[in-house]
Amino acid sequence: MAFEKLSEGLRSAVDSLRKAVVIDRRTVKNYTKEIQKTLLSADVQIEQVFELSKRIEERGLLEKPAGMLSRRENLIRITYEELVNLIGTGESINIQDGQKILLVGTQGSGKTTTVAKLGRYFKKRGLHPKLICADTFRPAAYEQLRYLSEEIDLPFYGNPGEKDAIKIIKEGIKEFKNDGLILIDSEGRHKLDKELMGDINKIYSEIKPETVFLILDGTMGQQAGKEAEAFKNSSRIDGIILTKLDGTAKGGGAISACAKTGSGVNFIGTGEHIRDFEEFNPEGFVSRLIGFGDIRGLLEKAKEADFDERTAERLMSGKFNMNDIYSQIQQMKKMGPLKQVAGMLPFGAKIPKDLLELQEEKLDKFIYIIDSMTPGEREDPAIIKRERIERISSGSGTRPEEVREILNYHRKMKKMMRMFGDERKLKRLMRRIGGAGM
Ligand SMILES: Nc1nc2c(ncn2[C@@H]2O[C@H](COP(=O)(O)OP(=O)(O)O)[C@@H](O)[C@H]2O)c(=O)[nH]1
Ligand SMILES: [Mg+2]
Repeated sequence: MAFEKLSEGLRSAVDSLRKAVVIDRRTVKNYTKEIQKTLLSADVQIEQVFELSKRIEERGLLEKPAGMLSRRENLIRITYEELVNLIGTGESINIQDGQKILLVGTQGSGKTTTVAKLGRYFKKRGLHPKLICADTFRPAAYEQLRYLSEEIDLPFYGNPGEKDAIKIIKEGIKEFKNDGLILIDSEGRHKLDKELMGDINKIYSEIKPETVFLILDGTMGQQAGKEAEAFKNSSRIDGIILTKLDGTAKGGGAISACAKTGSGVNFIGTGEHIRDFEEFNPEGFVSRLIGFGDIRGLLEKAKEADFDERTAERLMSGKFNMNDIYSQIQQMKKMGPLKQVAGMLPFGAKIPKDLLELQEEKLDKFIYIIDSMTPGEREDPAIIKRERIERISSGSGTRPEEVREILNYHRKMKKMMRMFGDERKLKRLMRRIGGAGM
């Protein structure tokens, strides 16, 4: 398994955060220290590590937690965001039949294997990949790709007698009638040098591939970034594919160093077999490292509307009126069904059942009803008696029962708040809103 160490380290840091009694400056410092240690041992560049931990620290201490998150949850969310930021810059590349993809890289980086992996990947997605071997440098290259193409049942073209790579590619394109998605395996020299670059650039200008992928051996760790930089300086690169991430603890370094060059990683190879290959998605990758369930829950919660503190204050002071209900409804509409919301509030269990059943449609009606009230009625709903109910109902196009319903709702909310009795207890609960989850 790739990234086991990195994942373990990050999870253990997050765990220590959960166990901490308070989230103060020291806890945050210790937490970022652990993150640093983990990233450094994954070979992430030291400047990148310090930059990231500084940002986590600053944001963790200064930022107001998003949505209904507690400070510690927010810290984990920030970590997630910063990690995604660290490893992701690649734009998604639009690949279709009728295009040509050229794979470049030094010998042994995994080009030939990756041509086959990409072929399988795009075949599974309904495209029609066709493989061309244009490595005239390595004698066994032709056989290797021919063999792999048979394994995944894809058309293959090569010409072991021909020494001119460009000629072979042109022959292949002709043979395939310029149809389907043409994947071109290019030559690889032992090291990155002028000659290799010259050849690649010749292929590039003659063949005009829509996409050029640079294949890099992930076991290089952060060194992969240097190689990516060197390639980029002498040839066009549209994306990076990192290979052999199964056999290294330095994968994190390789990915983040590539991201730093501005060409993000698009795919990763995680084993010798053709199926050991996946599209690289920074969000998915980081949530897998930290634990999917955790992150998804946090992100959802962060999106949820902030609990209106002013409303809470007013609830406590007993001044709760229709204006508060109005803003409450606006929030509920943002948050989804009240039933779901209730589970997230510390006093959720105490919300009367009929309030939980409020539907979206109802909420809209309530809004119309409140819009039809006079400012005085909104301030003090108790003055709304029969005639006013009639007027409001016809003004808002609703039934009088529905007007009564919202008046009842208001009374119940007020009463519910009184159930807490002790104001200090309620205040404490309110302060902990969002902090109850962990
Ligand atoms: N473990 C592992 N080995 C890989 C991966 N990709 C390629 N290889 C191996 O790396 C070696 C070189 O690969 P090859 O495709 O021939 O590289 P090329 O010289 O760039 O064409 C082969 O032994 C492959 O099986 C990978 O993702 N994981
Ligand atoms: Mg090869």
